[in-house]
Amino acid sequence: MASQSKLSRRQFMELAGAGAATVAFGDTLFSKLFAAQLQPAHGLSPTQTLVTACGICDSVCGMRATVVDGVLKFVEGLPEDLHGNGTLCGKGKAAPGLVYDPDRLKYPMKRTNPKKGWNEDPGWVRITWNEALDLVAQKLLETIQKYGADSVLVLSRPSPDIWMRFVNAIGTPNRLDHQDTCYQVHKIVHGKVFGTRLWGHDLNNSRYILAFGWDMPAKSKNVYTWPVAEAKRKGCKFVFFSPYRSATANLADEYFPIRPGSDLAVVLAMIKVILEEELYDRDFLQNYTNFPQYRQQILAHFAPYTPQWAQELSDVPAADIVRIAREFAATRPGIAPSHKKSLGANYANASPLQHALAILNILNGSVDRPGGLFYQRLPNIPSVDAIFPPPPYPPKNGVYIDGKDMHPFVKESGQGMWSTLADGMLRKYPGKIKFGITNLYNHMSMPNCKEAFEALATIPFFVVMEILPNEVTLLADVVLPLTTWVEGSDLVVRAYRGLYPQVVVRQPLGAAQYEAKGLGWIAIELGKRAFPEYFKKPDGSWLSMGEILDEKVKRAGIAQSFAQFKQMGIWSKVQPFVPRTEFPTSDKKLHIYVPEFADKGFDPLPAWMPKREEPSAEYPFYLITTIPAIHRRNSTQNNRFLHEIMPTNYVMIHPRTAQQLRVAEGETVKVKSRVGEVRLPVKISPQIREDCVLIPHGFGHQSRLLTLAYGKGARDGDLVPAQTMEEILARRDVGGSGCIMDAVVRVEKV
Ligand SMILES: Nc1nc2c(c(=O)[nH]1)N[C@H]1C(S)=C(S)[C@@H](COP(=O)(O)OP(=O)(O)OC[C@H]3O[C@@H](n4cnc5c(=O)[nH]c(N)nc54)[C@H](O)[C@@H]3O)O[C@H]1N2
Ligand SMILES: Nc1nc2c(c(=O)[nH]1)N[C@H]1C(S)=C(S)[C@@H](COP(=O)(O)OP(=O)(O)OC[C@H]3O[C@@H](n4cnc5c(=O)[nH]c(N)nc54)[C@H](O)[C@@H]3O)O[C@H]1N2
Ligand code: SF4
Ligand SMILES: [Mo]
Repeated sequence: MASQSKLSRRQFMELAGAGAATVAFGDTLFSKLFAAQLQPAHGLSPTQTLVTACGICDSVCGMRATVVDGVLKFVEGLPEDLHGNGTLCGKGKAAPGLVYDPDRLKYPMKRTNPKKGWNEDPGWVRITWNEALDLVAQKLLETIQKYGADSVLVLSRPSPDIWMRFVNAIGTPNRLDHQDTCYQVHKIVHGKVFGTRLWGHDLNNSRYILAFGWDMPAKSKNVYTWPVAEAKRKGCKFVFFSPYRSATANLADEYFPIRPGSDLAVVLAMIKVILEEELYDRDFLQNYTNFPQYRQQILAHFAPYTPQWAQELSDVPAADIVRIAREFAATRPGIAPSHKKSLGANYANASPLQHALAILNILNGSVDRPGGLFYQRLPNIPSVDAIFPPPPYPPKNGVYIDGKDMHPFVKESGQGMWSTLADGMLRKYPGKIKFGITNLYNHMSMPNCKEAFEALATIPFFVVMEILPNEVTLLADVVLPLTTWVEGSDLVVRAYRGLYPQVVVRQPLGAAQYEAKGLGWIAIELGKRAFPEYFKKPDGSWLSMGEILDEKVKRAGIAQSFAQFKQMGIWSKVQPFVPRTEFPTSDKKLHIYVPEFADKGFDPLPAWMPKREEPSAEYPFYLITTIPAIHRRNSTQNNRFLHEIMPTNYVMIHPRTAQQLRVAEGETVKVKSRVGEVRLPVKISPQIREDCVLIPHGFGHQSRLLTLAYGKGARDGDLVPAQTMEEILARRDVGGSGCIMDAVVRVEKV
């Protein structure tokens, strides 16, 4: 990206000014704060090259950064890195656009306007960190004492581990994260089939890649994209199924525009073919799986799923289903990749689909074999609780606001549900939540975003830890400005391609902007005030992030200190890949048949289940959504570089659909579902099936404080219904899929 190196201080100043001018909340202190001049970053010598790990997406590619006079100028890939393989995608390269975003939250602030809503000026006033931390700790303790720990809602990822110590010390059962909209199904289904979620993909040694909606190259996800290219160079065949002909389809040898939500039928039919024709890896099944034990049940279970039946549901010709099943089984090693939401959270039938895909990989005999799925060889980095053991945590009792206690496997997974949260907060237990704290989450990731926002607006005291003033920040009673990954320190493990243990350092590429602080620091400072016994060492001194990082690198055998690791940049323990002969399940075998599912009343083998919503006269189109290559979810739309490349979204329809609806390219239309409506310009393209409409995710920001992103495009999530735990249990959904794409819509001329 050529323009980033030209980002001068003068331009930053202009941007800061322009940003302030367009803030629509009048001449409040709030707007003045946002007009504040950027502070020059400081503290580093003239030109430095520093190693760090990208923090935009979970590929966390290793990067080398050029910093001049304390200002980040340029980033490039780190050659030794197993993930990025020396490359960065556009989002990683746009790092300066995040760290120097003039709209960033700059100081702790507290609300003065009790009314909450998109268009309400929160009336924030600047306070000191001490005031903010004292206030938050005092309100938290008051809430626990008066209403019980279950009145506290924590919306947060489970990291860093020192932050989880703070959350565990609260004792609330209501820590939720986004995982039912992403990888909870993987965690639960893979957990029982493979013994853990299996995210290692040795794609570059595969000879056959059979991908259902696995759209990673079109996401420009480096860790997956270059191995596909390399495999193809070596003659690997790549078959891709998706209702939208994305960039991934361009890499494929064969592409099938499958009907949304029907992949399960095709995979079940392929399994039937492979089983009945005995095309599977006989030795592998015999030695490493529970196939011998459950052979009869397994064969009987798949028998009804004929390719002809699957063709009718999916529009994939039966002859191709049979041919591809035979080819896949005959070409080893083969892989049927799957990454998180890619059909792991989109539809009501995500759980049986993930189970069926796991079986397809097992039948090929390529689990933990070169060219297949593999168990990541991870470094042994101790947790903060292992290094500095805490006193016992309080039990997590009381009301589960998302209803996860009703679902045995969701409860066991320790995650939580976005898709049932609003039901709990607005209908089942209104008024229960008295204190909320969130970090780096936005209602735009939740289904039925409008309702999700309404639910969050009911929290009487809401603390928002954020980098950018997104929509959820507008609800904040206290704002705590967070540092970006560009300004943070950490040990970043190569997980997706962990063929051997490898860790890249994350270190500040310049001083933290303004008064932003890291989540680890905030956890300790809040901990000192609210739960001091958990944040003291045996000698009575306080825990510190510096000491925690030092101990981690030392005990993992990486370096003598974190400072030394910063000099090293990357640490690898190269070792040969020794295929496993035992697996981390209860009996050390891979579980095609999952007895624990049967024990709890769920299907032990993947059975056909339709998606939640099918087209009707009222809503004749499938809604499908896609994540653009050049954006991260809903967090990068305000990055000036990425905004320049893709400032807004659209609704894509097929040319014949456009003709039928009598709409022209660029014309604004209404897209309606049973829960919401959006307006977007039409993009006409044969890349999409005639019965589908496609909306790229991440746009439709309503926070006026995001100068570039505000008002651009519309939210796909406004069209997607949320759900209840009763609905999830009624369909016997073992993984509790968030159904984040499961909607049907109609399109109307405006
Ligand atoms: N650039 C970028 N990359 C990312 C991310 C990001 O934010 N930005 N986020 C990362 C994260 S957290 C995740 S979970 C992944 C998600 O990655 P994906 O799940 O791949 O994301 P989507 O683009 O939402 O969905 C992929 C494609 O599935 C297709 N699809 C929809 N319905 C069906 C169906 O029924 N069958 C089939 N076969 N295909 C269907 C759609 O055409 C869509 O293009 O991406 C990761 N990579
Ligand atoms: N409608 C719809 N909903 C979805 C999806 C979808 O495709 N469509 N995808 C689902 C999936 S797979 C996932 S993983 C979730 C993701 O859901 P989220 O994690 O909520 O989404 P993000 O956009 O990654 O991050 C949310 C907020 O983090 C803040 N942020 C800004 N910069 C950064 C940064 O550099 N790092 C971090 N960590 N945060 C930053 C931003 O203010 C942003 O609003 O969404 C899910 N929800
Ligand atoms: S794929 Fe791109 S955004 Fe993701 S970690 Fe790598 S460089 Fe960063
Ligand atoms: Mo995700």
